[in-house]
Amino acid sequence: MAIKLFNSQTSMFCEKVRVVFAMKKVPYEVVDVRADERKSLLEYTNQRKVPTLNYNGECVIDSTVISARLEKDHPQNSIYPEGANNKGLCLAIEDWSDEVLIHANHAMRRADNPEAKQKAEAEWDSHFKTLDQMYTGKKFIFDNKMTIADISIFSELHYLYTAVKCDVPAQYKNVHGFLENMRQTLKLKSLADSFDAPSL
Ligand SMILES: N[C@@H](CCC(=O)N[C@@H](CS)C(=O)NCC(=O)O)C(=O)O
Repeated sequence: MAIKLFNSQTSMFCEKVRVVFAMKKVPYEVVDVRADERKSLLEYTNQRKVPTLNYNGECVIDSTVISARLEKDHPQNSIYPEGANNKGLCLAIEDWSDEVLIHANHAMRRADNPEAKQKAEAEWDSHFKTLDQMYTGKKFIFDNKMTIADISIFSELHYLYTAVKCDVPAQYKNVHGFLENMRQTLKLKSLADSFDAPSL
């Protein structure tokens, strides 16, 4: 049985999962949902969201669930930090990134008048402050180990400065430092590149 990832190259949640696959060095096939306007995804799952996985015949939906499932079956190169306390914190930050930063991205993307733009910028500004504090004096949230919390945050920031076309302000030096650490760890030539490598 093969593993098939229903993927959209520009989706931040798909990028998150592609990084996990690469960390685990698990081979998979890609089904580009944009090629048939999600027809094959709808036929398979009766819903439209990506990432969706056909995992050796089992349907697994949602980047957090997919990542946890890959970790369970392929524990090498763990996506979580050591220890139960840190794992709980890591999962909470993953969820914050997936649910809160995505909201800020959508708000910025949909802002079609100066007032909405100002509000969206203020929302991101408050998150940049939080992130800049999180990454003070640290390579990753759990020191030198890149975890799913960093991967989720990176995917949202990547979407912000590529698809939404909104740069991270220069004053957030720790956020810029984190992005550079991610670029090096993911072996990206440029921070504009979409992560696509089969292994890390
Ligand atoms: N919580 C989900 C979010 C997935 C999601 O929102 N995917 C978007 C692409 S970034 C999507 O497929 N949207 C299409 C739709 O809702 O019709 C996850 O972590 O996988």
